[in-house]
Amino acid sequence: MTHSEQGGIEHIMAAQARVPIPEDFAQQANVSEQQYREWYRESVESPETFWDARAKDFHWFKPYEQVLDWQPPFARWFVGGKTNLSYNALDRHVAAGRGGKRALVWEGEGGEVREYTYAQLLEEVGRTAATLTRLGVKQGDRVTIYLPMIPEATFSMLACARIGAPHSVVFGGFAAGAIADRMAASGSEFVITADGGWRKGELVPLKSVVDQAAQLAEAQSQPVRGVLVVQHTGQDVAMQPGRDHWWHEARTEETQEAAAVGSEHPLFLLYTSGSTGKPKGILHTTGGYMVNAALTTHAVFDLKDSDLFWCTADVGWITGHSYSTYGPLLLGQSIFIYEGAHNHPDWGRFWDMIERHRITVLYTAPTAIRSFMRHGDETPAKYDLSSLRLLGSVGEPINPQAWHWYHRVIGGGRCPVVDTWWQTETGAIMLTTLPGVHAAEPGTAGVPLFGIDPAILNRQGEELPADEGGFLTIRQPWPSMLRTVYGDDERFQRSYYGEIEGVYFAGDGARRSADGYITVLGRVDDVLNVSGHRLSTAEVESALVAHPQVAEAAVVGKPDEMKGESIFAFVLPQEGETPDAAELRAYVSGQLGKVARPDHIVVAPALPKTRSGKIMRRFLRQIAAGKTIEGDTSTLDDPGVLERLAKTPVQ
Ligand code: 6R9
Repeated sequence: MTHSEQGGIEHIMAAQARVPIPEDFAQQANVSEQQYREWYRESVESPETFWDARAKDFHWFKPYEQVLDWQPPFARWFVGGKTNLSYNALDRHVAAGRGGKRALVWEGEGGEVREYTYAQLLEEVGRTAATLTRLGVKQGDRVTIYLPMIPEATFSMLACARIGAPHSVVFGGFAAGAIADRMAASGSEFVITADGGWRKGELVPLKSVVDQAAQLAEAQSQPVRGVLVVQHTGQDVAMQPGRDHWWHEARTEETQEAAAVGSEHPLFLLYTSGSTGKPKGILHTTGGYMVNAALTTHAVFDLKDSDLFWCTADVGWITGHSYSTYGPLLLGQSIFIYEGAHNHPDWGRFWDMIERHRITVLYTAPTAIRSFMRHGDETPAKYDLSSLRLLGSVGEPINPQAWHWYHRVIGGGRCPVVDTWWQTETGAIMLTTLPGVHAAEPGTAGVPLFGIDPAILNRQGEELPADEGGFLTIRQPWPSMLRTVYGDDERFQRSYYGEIEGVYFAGDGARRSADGYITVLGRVDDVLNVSGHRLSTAEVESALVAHPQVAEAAVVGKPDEMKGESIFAFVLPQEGETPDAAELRAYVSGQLGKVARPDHIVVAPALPKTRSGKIMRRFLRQIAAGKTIEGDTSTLDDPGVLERLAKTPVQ
């Protein structure tokens, strides 16, 4: 065979690096190779026919008249249809005689276990919906959820969906200021929270944080009418009469039916970091999100009645929406959720739960995998992980070393590993390998899922040849795509459809191999990915600049073996001040939450700026990474700054 027949030596090498799918897995997979091929072709050639067929699996109170109405960049899916996501995730299964099937298994950090069948979950959600209604929540009202990973989080999300009151879940690690900003931005008057949560054996305050947030929200003219409080830890909290209600006291006996809402009725808002300014309220609506959350769960996680699926993501993130909650429940399958730290009481906690609950499919983040890997093979080896049959990764690129460790040590070499690329904005998985179809290439997400039409483009919008890095874009609309940035169509258009003419621009760089595998190279904008959490450099900078001793700040990511990226802050003090690094960390923590705390701080004599005053983060990234400065420094106002900066101690 000649060199060219083989498609080039790199291609052979890449193909060899791929890990074939296990034959026995392929035999039983929900999606076969032939089905992927046929469905994929149909989904991009005649999307309306394809999605119409998928939507037929669900209950519609009123059938839709049109599958897609695409007025770029605004899409409406299943137009004219009425449905309800909570109905489709609960009532539909119970009505089909599957009420006795296990829906949810929860374990608390202290070891307490609670289980709910579909019939029980329906009852809980129906009662929660009635309770919220009694407190004054109406269709269309935004409800803020600030809860730990407890069953009430699941009940609350589904209850909001049942009423048609879009939820806005705020991750429990965010501080009061972040909650208040999100409440004000979304005009949310109601909050569901708990007295507190558990983390590494310690009590985490939640209700007291909500109290502060409510004050801050009111200072931004955002009234707070009702706070529903789950009694979870039993810690002392202050209750404000008239506003605050204990969940167990307010809970009604009666249940509430699912409201028939329009297919484009807002299902939830989820605030995420963009490259500038305040977090964006990503808006997802009902019908399209429902259909694609379910389809991707079915295809990627291969769920069957015998499975117990554990997606370790907190409901504060999109993964916790689509795969810890909605996707698997829409399929009528069983989910496992856990409240607590992954290393409490020790590094065996995950494996112990997998053994005890016989979890079959595990979906987690590279940052967690790397931290387990660092603690050695001996810990997982002590547990029986033979129930596992499929593993998934999400949140950031997974380095091949961690991929192989996950595959070998956790998956016993027998489980396929899927590396799923997607975003808060995309609502559902976009790129992956399917476990019964595609060989996996460690470090490379894989191929597009149904209806996803990716292209690797340059700035001018020209498609790049194979293996060349460029901007990851999506050409056609897909059902679970964000509909807008809440209250700001202009920002939606500018951020996602303004960068490159006519296509959705994800903010990531990527390259595609000759045979179609896409490797995501990471963000090309000022968005940091710290342990799989999205943060914008601008957000951390504004928090630092708010400190009275700080005049200016520039934040960059520093490659980090464990976290993917760590936060590196260059801080220019106010004249005559010497800010203390520990205090600055605590200050940012207090403003934004622990996730945003800078790992490294340099109190800088000056910042490298162009003559027009723009901070050159490119050079700061090199300094942070401990590299020698490369590139043209002549545009700098004072090139000597770089040398002085490199010599300044890192705190
Ligand atoms: C689902 C989720 C989105 C950003 C995304 C990208 C990074 C996520 C990835 C990945 C490489 C993967 N990302 N999964 N990068 N390979 N498998 O994480 O949503 O929090 O919005 O983050 O995360 O940079 O743009 P979100």
